[in-house]
Amino acid sequence: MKILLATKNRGKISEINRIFSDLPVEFVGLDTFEEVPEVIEDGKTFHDNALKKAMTYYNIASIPALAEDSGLEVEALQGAPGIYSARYAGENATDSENNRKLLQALSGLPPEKRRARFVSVLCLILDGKPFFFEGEVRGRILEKPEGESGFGYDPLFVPEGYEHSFGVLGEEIKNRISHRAMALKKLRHFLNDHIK
Ligand code: ITT
Repeated sequence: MKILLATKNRGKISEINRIFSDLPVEFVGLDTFEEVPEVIEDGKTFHDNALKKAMTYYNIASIPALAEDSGLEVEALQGAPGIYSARYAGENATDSENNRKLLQALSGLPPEKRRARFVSVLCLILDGKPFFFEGEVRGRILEKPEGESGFGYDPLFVPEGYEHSFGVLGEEIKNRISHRAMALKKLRHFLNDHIK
C-alpha cells in the first residue's frame, strides 16, 4: 500500500521510514508533488492539526495520507510549548533557538521541577475517513544540550529510566521508546489488520 507521508520535517520522515521498514507499505513524500500548499497549523490541539494536515494532502493526492502533529509539553510551563513546539522561539525558528528559549524559561529550576513529555498524534486518512493514533514518552529537561542525534528538543530531553538525552542515546533507543514509536506501534497494528 502506498501512503503519502504528509510532513516536511526530515527528522520525522527518516524516523517513520525506519520504524516501518519491515512492513509492505511504501511511504511517498510530499516532494513527489510539484506544488505543495502550506498548511496553517491553527488548531487548538495536536489532533486538530494532524487532521488538517492529513486531510489537506489526502484531498490533493487521493491516496491514503498520514500526518503527525507532535510536541513537547513541560509541566512547569503548564504544557508549553505544546502545539507551538516547532515555532516556540518564533516563526521559522531553528531547533537551537527553540532549545535556548526553553532553557531560559526553565532557568534555575532543579531536576524534579523539569518534568516534561513528548506527545505524538498521527492521523491516517483512509477512504476519506480519519483514524487517530497517540503516543507519549515522559522524561525531564536537562540544563544544557548534550549529543547530536535526532532533531528538535532531543539534546535536552532525558526519557524516564535513562541518564542521557535522546541526542546521546541515539536513534535505535529513541525508535524503541519515543512518543512517535508508541503512536506508530498502534498504527502498525491497524495496518496489519487493514492491508492484505
Ligand atoms: P510537519 O508539520 O511538516 O510535520 P513540523 O516540524 O512543523 O513538521 P510539528 O508541527 O508536529 O512538525 O512540530 C513538532 C515540533 O515538536 C518539532 O519541530 C520539534 O521541535 C518538536 N518535536 C516533536 N517530536 C520531536 C522529537 O522526536 N524529538 C525532538 N523534538 C520533537
